[in-house]
Amino acid sequence: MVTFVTTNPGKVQEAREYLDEPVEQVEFDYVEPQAVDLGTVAAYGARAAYRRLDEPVVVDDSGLTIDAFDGFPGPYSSYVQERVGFERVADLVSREASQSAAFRGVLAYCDGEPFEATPEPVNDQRRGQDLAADERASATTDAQVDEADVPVKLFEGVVPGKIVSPRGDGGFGYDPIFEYDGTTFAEMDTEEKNAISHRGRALAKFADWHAQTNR
Ligand code: ITT
Ligand code: NA
Repeated sequence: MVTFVTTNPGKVQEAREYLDEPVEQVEFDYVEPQAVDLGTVAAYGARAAYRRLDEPVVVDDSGLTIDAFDGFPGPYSSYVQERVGFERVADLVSREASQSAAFRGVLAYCDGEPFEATPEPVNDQRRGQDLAADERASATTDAQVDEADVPVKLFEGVVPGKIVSPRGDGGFGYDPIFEYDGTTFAEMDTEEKNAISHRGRALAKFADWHAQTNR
């Protein structure tokens, strides 16, 4: 069983679709540290949730980075989605020279115990060729984070794409305006999105590790 601590049911649906074991959602809205990087925010959340629940937890911190805006909204993705909305984001990006963007996400696992230093599992079948470089870059940041008292294990995923006018009604958040290989994430079903997405990639790494370590 995996306890996924999040207020976002879309994240849970994707984890349920991907993982073989049951996924329980616990809504615990801890105060996120502002800015910094996804791994730091996710690790902070996992520690806070572990302390609160006293059981193994998974937390996801993710966001959309738009190249023309130097990575914005990034850590502000949820806030911008709420206040501005994906339609207006798409409209702004359409006026820029580049429509390139990426989704990035980190899953953080914490069960209060330290981690063995093991090589990161590599998931070759799920890797699109154009994603290999991104994945290699992200693999180096998948690491035990133990600068604080409670160790946290991180699993990162990245998917490059393009911002387009909204299409499709599946998924959540920015899915209608994020196109990968001609199809928006909102035009895909959960399984199709998981096979490509930042979260699917992070879930793949987590599932491999979870199966190997039995934790
Ligand atoms: P929790 O923190 O409670 O898990 P949240 O939705 O606030 O839920 P984040 O702080 O990680 O999650 O914010 C991530 C935002 O980035 C999310 O609200 C979406 O707007 C966007 N996002 C992340 N992953 C996405 C995806 O797969 N599809 C579309 N938008 C996504
Ligand atoms: Na959040």
